[in-house]
Amino acid sequence: MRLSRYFLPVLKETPADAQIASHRYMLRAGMIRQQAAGIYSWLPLGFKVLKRIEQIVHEEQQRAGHIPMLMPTIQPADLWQESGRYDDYGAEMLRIRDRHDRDMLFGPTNEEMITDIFRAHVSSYKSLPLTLYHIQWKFRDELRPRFGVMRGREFYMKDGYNFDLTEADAKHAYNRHLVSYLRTYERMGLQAIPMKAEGGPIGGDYTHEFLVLADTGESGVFYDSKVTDIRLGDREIDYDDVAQCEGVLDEFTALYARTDDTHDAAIFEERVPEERRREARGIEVGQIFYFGTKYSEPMGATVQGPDGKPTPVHMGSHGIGVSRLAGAIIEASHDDKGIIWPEGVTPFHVGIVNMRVGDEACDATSEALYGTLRTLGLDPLLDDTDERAGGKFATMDLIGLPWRITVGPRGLKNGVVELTSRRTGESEELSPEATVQKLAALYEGHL
Ligand code: 5CA
Repeated sequence: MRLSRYFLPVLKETPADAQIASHRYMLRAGMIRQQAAGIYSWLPLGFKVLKRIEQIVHEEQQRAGHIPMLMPTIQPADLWQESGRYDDYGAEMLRIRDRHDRDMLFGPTNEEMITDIFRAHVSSYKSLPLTLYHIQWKFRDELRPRFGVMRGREFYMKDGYNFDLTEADAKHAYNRHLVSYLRTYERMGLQAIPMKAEGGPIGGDYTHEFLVLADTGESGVFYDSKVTDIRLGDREIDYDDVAQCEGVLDEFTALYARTDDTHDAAIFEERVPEERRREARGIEVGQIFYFGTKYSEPMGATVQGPDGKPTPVHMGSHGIGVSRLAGAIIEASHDDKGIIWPEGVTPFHVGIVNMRVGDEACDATSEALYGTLRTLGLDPLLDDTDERAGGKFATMDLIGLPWRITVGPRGLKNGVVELTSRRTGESEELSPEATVQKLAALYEGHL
């Protein structure tokens, strides 16, 4: 993309009502625009990040064997009356009436709808195990929407639902989700710690939340500091391997890590040596639930078991806050100049700053770099505007691309351009060819 043709409405001033860094930077970098409390447009730069996050979620879900689909945002109320949640959900549910006076709602989650689809089409245990998921907009009329996309009213969520014959099979589905979530967050440059949590309106008491540690997080957390040393890394996972998935769950949940809903001071003190006890704040970027037959029983989602008898299926649901993640990643990775995108989710892979637009050598080298990088499958942003150098650098720092190539007349006299890391601020002078090679190597595995 050429910046001269792009739509990047950056703001010079810090928006007064934005209290945390991610909200400020998303507004200043022209990523989002608020349309009503907790409701945002995703401007082109923000939209690109959202899509990169979504893509990683899709890839990791499908790697785990889960099947993508799409359900609507608007749901009929009668499904929710069947499960008994229509009244329970209260004021958070946005209720709508259509022209025929039918009660509808903007879905806050999809347990009922997916259970309805399942009961209509699946009747035998031979179709199990089955995990279906979608990534769709949700609406929850939050009491206090705040912090930009972190706590929106309209937000983008991945929600997946497993259907299994037995509790043991459903536990494996739960473990599989836990592993795939760890991989998903790590690909985004995040450490998200699974913590014992509460079921809330979704239900069940077997549930973990995934928390990214951040001072601005909305959840209070208590944990053993040793838990932050564990990484999934690039170990091979066979998602059908029951023991392996359970082993990962055990490894990641053996040490004390709980949200304030489930925190127990006595157990904390008994199990965690004093020097490792941490009390902090975190951003909840996902939650997994096993709730057995809570929906399948009242809604009649049964399958014929091996013994020929109808049995209600065991279910769980598993959510990732896709739009919230855009904010969470910025909270975890920024400095006083702006955002610092991890390579996995950056909206553009590299910024090319042409220091002297109109200079023959600068224009030719910038264009050549732009073309070659694109041929290699990279997505560069070329600043071909005639703004002064200081402004160009400030914009690049604000929008946070991990790498910047500076093309200036002085360097070109010696046949070099400058490659700068946004994270460390370190620069090196390289030939344009070596620059391309280095970037291709840096992004290997991220394309
Ligand atoms: N049905 C289950 C799992 S699919 C469910 O709805 N779980 S949830 O309520 O925990 O939501 C899943 C994730 O969505 C949360 O972990 C959080 O990351 C994100 N989320 C929830 N509410 C909001 C909100 N108001 N704004 C942005 N993200 C949200």
